[in-house]
Amino acid sequence: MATVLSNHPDNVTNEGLLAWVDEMAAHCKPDQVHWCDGSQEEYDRLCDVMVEGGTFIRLNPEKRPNSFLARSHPSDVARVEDRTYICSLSKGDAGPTNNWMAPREMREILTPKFDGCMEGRTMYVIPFSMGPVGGPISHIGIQITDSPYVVVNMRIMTRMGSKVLDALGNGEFIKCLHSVGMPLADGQEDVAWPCSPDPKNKYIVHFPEDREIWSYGSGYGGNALLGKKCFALRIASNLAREQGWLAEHMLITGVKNPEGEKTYVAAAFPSACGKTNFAMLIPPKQFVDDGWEVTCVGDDIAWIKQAEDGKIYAINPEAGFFGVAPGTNYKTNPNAMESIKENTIFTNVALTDDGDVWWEGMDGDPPKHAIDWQGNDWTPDSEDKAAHPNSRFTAPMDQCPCADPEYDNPQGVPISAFIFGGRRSTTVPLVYQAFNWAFGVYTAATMGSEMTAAAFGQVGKVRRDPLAMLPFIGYHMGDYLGHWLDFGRKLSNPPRIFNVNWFRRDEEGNFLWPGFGENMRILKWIVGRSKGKAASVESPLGWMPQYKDIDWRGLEFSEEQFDQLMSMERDEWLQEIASHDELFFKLYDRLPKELTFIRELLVSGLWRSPEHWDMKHE
Ligand code: TSX
Ligand code: MN
Repeated sequence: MATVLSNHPDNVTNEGLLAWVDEMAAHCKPDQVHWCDGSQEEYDRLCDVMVEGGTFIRLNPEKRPNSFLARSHPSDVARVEDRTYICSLSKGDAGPTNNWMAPREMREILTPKFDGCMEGRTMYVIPFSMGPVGGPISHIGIQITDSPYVVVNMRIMTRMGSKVLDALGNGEFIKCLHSVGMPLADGQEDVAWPCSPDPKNKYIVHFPEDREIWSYGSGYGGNALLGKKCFALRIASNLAREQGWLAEHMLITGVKNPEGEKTYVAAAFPSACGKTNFAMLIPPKQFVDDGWEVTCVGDDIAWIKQAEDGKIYAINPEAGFFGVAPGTNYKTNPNAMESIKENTIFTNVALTDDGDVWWEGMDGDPPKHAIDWQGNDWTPDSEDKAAHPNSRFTAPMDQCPCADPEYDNPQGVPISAFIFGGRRSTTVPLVYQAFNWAFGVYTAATMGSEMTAAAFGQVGKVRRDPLAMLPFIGYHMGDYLGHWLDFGRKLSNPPRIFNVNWFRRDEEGNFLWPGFGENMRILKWIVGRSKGKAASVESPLGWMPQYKDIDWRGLEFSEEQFDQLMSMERDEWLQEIASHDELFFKLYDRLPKELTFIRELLVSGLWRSPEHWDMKHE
């Protein structure tokens, strides 16, 4: 084995870890190995190195202290779902919604690719904890990577460094191997954003039985920060199923009423529904004046476990936000804007002439001139966008003004309600509560969103995205829905399940609901229902608030408007339910029977109700 320069700390005793790092160093052949300690000095030094190498641009310290801009290669701007694989032993276990390859076959493809892939580079060893270090719901991973960009992002997004090695001791960890796939042989010069530009030469691979992640060829976001989607969702969903807990694509938010009583809810929305905005919602003035408070535990992922007291508790396994920049402004999300004032990494946004950042949908007028995400001159007359639509900010959670005091609590926060939703311009009412857990799982399983960008198919068509987990379940989706049914069945007082739709429109295409902070009015009803306090009426779909059950102070919103938002047309709903079959037939061999029968119950309920159902039907 070739000896490579390594700073490996003396206190590492974990034989499995030492052997794996040695083996990977011998195989990937980096110039040196750097074990990350997670210190500020290390972070600052890596940022400086990236500024020198052209990967980072230091932003104006007066405007955006300690912050940087990175521009990715134009081929490396998003997760690559068609290059993402679940390599379980059996193809059936990956299911029809995942790409699959036999583990041995995949290892035969990837092993030669990793051979020498880090030549001319440093191999970083990143010990990280998903969740507070040492916590009962937390898990440890070790990421090996040749990307310093990944190291600094991981330091924001996870708990990272020496303290994690101490907590690991001789315990188990998830092996996360990553390379940008661009070795620098014979002193070849580096580029600002190394990656494998050929889309067919990118691989995001999960071995659920071996609990390993191998990622090759991309340096971007969810492809490269392996703690996030790869570990915290795809691998963790496998752990969760085996061990009886939940790893979900959910925000967690706390709601405090004027009496000081705190209720936590977890919510899942597909992309482009404003998940981060909802996680950091600012209630309307009247609510704030009364003493209502909304606080953020997390904006993307929740790990949820039953505790000794029988209740279920959730942690946010992450320590930062990796949020979409475009559309973020002081109107849509003031708390996010405050969170990214300093110590933030921006990727693929525009650079202004005064050394700050800009993106489409930021407050105020567009700059007269900027440098776009590809490094070209940009003016408001340019045809191209200044910021890439998937451009991001990476910011530490503790910079969020509404961070929940318990966000770092290793025990997690008790969850009283689950909220699901999608972007639907017709058919789906503003809010309803499922009759019970199984009906709630049906609602969650069949949730969908109208596509807003051509990236996922035909614009306007509903894409089914069960629990917003379509690209993130690390096994068969039918088994996953079964696991959800099982999880609720063993709880004596399961969280209540709600469905919301902020995006219903009238015939002219106007949004019927003001959304954003006004969603607090619906959240208040949801929290009230979960605590057995708010009133409701039975509809064919579930329990619904009447006009009088919603707190309307400070908003002019008529009963007629509300009725329009809450109404249901039988024909529309029969069509809707019929379209659920597309998903159900896909999962047929492993679809839990309950869901088929609930579908029938919903259809019979609709037939026994008026053709046009609204709050005045009684
Ligand atoms: O994030 C959104 N939320 C949730 C906020 C807590 N968005 C933005 C979605 C894109 C990512 C919304 N857009 C919401 C919403 O509740 N609702 C809408 C639709 C909408 C847009 C604009 C207006 C009203 C509704 N009104 C005016 O712009 C004046
Ligand atoms: Mn997400």
